[in-house]
Formats: sequence, structure tokens, C-alpha cells
Amino acid sequence: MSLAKVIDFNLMNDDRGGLIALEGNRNIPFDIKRVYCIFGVSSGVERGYHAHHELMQVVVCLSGACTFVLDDGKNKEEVTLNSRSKGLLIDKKLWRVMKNFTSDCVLMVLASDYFDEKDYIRNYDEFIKIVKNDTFS
Ligand code: T46
Repeated sequence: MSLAKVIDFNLMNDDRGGLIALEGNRNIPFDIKRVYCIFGVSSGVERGYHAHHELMQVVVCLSGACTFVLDDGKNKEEVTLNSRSKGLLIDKKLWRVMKNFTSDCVLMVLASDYFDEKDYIRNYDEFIKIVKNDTFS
């Protein structure tokens, strides 16, 4: 099963331009409690290097491009985001690294919960222990 679940949004394009609608529990598979943006990332910088215990997110690349590496502790998968009409669903307990940001990259992230540092797993060894325990419990 693919780690990178990409959601295709309905792009409403006419001679005035484009429009995409994102709706919680409809084309976004959770209640949207928080939206944040990432932009102005310098060339060569990598972000992420963590997983979440419970948080689910959908990432939309509004401008430019960047690559996500997703890792479930067994498999790794890379996906490049460069389209406003696609959203990358990042499930809980997936290690993520973001890299190859273009200078014009703007990411909008829809999150299933409010910011909570306690939900982060920022140590890779701890992440591996958690996913192994989940497999055997
Ligand atoms: C994720 C990837 C895709 C807040 O105070 N509120 C927020 O809503 C967020 C997202 C972050 N912060 C603080 C926490 C840190 O002090 O902003 C700082 C930068 O966050 P972080 O280093 O976690 O940023 P990224 O780009 O590594 O990760 C972010 C999200 O945190 C994370 O949930 O999945 O984007």
C-alpha cells in the first residue's frame, strides 16, 4: 500500500482563473482545526524530521515545488508536490522530511488538530520503537 496518498481536488477553471474548494470531512478526510503555511525556505534547507502520534494533515503546494519523503519505519516513499489541485494526505505515525524547496514554494497545510508539541515524535529511534510496538500490539 502506498504511503503517499494524493487527493485530487476538483479544479474549477474558467476564463476568470481557477478555484479549488477544500471542505472538512468531504474532500479533506477530517475536521480541519488548523491551517498553517510554510514559505521562504532557503535553497538546500530540509524541514520536518518528525512524525505525529495522532495528527493527520493534508499539504497543498500553492506555488513552486518541494519533495516529501514519507517513512513508516519499514518503507520510504518520495513524492514531489507542484500542483495546487493536489493534496498530500499525511497520516499519523509517518516520519516526514521535506526537501528540494524551490524559492517560490508556498505550502498550505490543513491539520486535524490544534498545535500540540506533545503530539510530535522528533526522535527517529523513538519513532521506530513506537511503530514496532504498534505492529505487535
Ligand atoms: C509537519 C510539517 C509538514 C507552531 O507554533 N504552530 C504550528 O501550527 C506549527 C505547525 C508550528 N509551530 C512552531 C513549532 C516550531 O517552533 O513553529 C516552529 C516550526 O515548526 P516545525 O519545526 O515543526 O516545522 P516543520 O516545517 O519542520 O514541520 C511542520 C509542522 O510542524 C509539522 O506538523 O508535519 O510542517
